[in-house]
Amino acid sequence: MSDIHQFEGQITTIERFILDQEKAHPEATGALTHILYDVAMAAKIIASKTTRAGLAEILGSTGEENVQGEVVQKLDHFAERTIFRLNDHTGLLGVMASEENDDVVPIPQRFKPGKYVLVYDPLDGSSNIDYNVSIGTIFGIFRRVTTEGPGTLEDCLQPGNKLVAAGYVVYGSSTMMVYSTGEGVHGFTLDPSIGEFLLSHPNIRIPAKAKYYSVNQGYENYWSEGVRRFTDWVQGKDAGGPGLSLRYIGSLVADFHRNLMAGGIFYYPADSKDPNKPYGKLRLLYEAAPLAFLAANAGGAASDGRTDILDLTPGELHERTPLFIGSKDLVERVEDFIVRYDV
Ligand code: AHM
Ligand code: MG
Repeated sequence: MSDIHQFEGQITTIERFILDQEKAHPEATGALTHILYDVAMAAKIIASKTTRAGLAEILGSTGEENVQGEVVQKLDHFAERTIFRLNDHTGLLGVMASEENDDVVPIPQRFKPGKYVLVYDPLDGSSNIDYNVSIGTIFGIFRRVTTEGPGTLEDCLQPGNKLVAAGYVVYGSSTMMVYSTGEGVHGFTLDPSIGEFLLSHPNIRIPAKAKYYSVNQGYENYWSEGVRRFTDWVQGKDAGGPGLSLRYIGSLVADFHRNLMAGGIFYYPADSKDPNKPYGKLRLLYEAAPLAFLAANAGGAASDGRTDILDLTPGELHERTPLFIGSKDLVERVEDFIVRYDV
């Protein structure tokens, strides 16, 4: 008689996995575990709306502009409120910061402030919502630096090398949450029929051999000499270049996720097309740094062209940075081109 269990893998929920990781640290208070639970719960609630975005009256914009001067989509607003409402009252966070808020997001005075800081982009790539293209949530968790009272701006303005955990959720053909606490990068796929994230991609490592480069090549004319030459090289126009395929969704989380799984580099360089955004488009604190933390923990790297993203301390909450992220050798190579050709 054959053993019917022989070919079956274990089923592990995200809750079980986070708890098991915590058990390896007897000194842990459980606070970080609970914040990760709450983010996973927020992701489930947001996913329940993103999968229905074309159906409900939720589609379309609120007409308001956020602090970046972009029109706020209704779903952005919903995602922002969901993450806030799950985390404001837990006693675990001292302060939060989000793409959707000009200033730090304080913990309401009636709740006890905690010792962690949550930074997030509630719904990145929201201009894609109307076209049924994947969107995502990005988050990072720091320990606060101030020791009492409500958390402050200083608690938020920390470099990525101080992150204790980071992750993203991609709302695509399935919903996946990928996170790291510095001990591997792990991916969970939401089974909508049972409402649980199940471990589907343990110990993600960026493959040694890259497949894709990802950039908005429509802006090529605005790039520096170094970035243009790197792009020629990566396309294989230069002898010795790898000749990679181009894939660009225009949704950071989805682009990063694909390259994390397949190997490659995503970049959004500084460009000269908008004098108000001389440092590219993406935000250091809640977009670039959390993804850089994941890249580093998966054997990859991230750079602003000269410096490791994880070593950059934001001067303000919404500071932008050029971003080159993915396979380590490609990130190092683009740095070489920039140092060589850009003054
Ligand atoms: P958002 O935070 O306003 O959604 O904008 C960020 C998005 C990223 O997801 C994506 O990488 C980038 O904008 C695409 O920009 P572009 O359309 O200029 O290529
Ligand atoms: Mg964003």
